[in-house]
Amino acid sequence: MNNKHNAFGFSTRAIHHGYDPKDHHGALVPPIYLSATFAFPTAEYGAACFAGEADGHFYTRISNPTLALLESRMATLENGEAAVAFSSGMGAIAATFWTLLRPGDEVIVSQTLYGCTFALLHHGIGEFGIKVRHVDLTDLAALQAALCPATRMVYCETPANPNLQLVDIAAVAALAHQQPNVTVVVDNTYCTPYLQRPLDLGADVVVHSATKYLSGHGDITAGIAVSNQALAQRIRLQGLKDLTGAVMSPQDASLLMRGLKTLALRMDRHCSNAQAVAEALQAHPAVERVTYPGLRSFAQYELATRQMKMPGGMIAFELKGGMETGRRFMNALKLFTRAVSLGDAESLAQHPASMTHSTYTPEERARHGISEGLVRLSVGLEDVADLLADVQQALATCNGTLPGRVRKASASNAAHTRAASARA
Ligand code: 3LM
Repeated sequence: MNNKHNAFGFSTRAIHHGYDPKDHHGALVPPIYLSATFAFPTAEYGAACFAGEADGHFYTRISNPTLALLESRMATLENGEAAVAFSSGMGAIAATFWTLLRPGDEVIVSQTLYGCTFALLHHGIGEFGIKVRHVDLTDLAALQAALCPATRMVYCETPANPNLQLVDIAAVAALAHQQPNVTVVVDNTYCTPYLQRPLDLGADVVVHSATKYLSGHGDITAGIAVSNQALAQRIRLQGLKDLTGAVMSPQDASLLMRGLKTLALRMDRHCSNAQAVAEALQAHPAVERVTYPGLRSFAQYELATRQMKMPGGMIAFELKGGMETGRRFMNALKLFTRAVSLGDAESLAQHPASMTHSTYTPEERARHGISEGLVRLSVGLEDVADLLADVQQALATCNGTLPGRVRKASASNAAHTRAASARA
């Protein structure tokens, strides 16, 4: 693989890393190798591939040139040594768990996790003799107390889906690594490596739902795990090849590489749009609470500014009147689409308690910090004035809200609001 682009900046590597058109008939865009299998020049070479003594591609579930290019790009963007591509984020997460955990082991996980990750832990690996311990990872004393000789993994999302709670990756990794044989795994889906690089902060493995910001256009499901060479090889040969078989298709790898080319541009826009929407929500009398890492009211604002380059495109908020008002708000939206998933060009709104986090029981949601009235917004790439106009008109339908009775937020937000009304 051609790695002459290693010294370049983030976007240059996202566009060029590992590829030179002159090696491919001048093709600007890397070709898609659809082939499931690869010819052996001799029987001996085939046997050497299977014995791990030759590194040629021989079957796409194990490796493929298009997947290898994508993997090398993801590895460089996360500052890792190697990456493994999967057919979904859950494929990447399940393969990482199944590779690194065995019956009798313990895994420490943060309080709030994406619904299907929670289900995988409690209805999957938790039922195969692996002990799952939820710990408030913002409390290092609690982590210290939970670590024991059986601990093999510490796993978290930061920011967490859906309540955006952060984990101090450097502090947690330093503490977890005082114990031998503990692997720290971070789900970096909400941030992408453009906003946060967990491996630089001491994590061992980064996992992604590449379905989201990395691909950015809502047209594939995909997952990635990034780590050092040795761990990636274990995840590939056990988690991917033998345990899940959840390999990414080469066509999807091509779409994902197209998405990566604009990742930095898109994230800048997601973040600035989300900041404006969060400020508008915070200023509105119908809103009870807004959680967004870019607001000074965010409980972990200092950690957010230290750990993340920018606050991201996701907002969690609650309306006065809870779930019922939240539903009314969602049903009144005209530009935001009511849909799960996140990180697409289109702005999306969903209700975690009845959708993405319905895998938790109500009691579990209460225990894990997911309130029933929480509404989640994935702020897209549309014109900010149009997004603000949509949010304002939907808020105006909520109980107890007088249209036009908007408290003043910041100067920038007031300007956005004026622009929105001018366009409405
Ligand atoms: C969602 N999330 O709307 P896939 N890790 C995180 C995630 O948010 C997700 C995954 C892993 C959502 C999907 S809910 C039915 C739709 C932080 C997915 C799993 O397997 O690629 O979906 O990734 O929050």
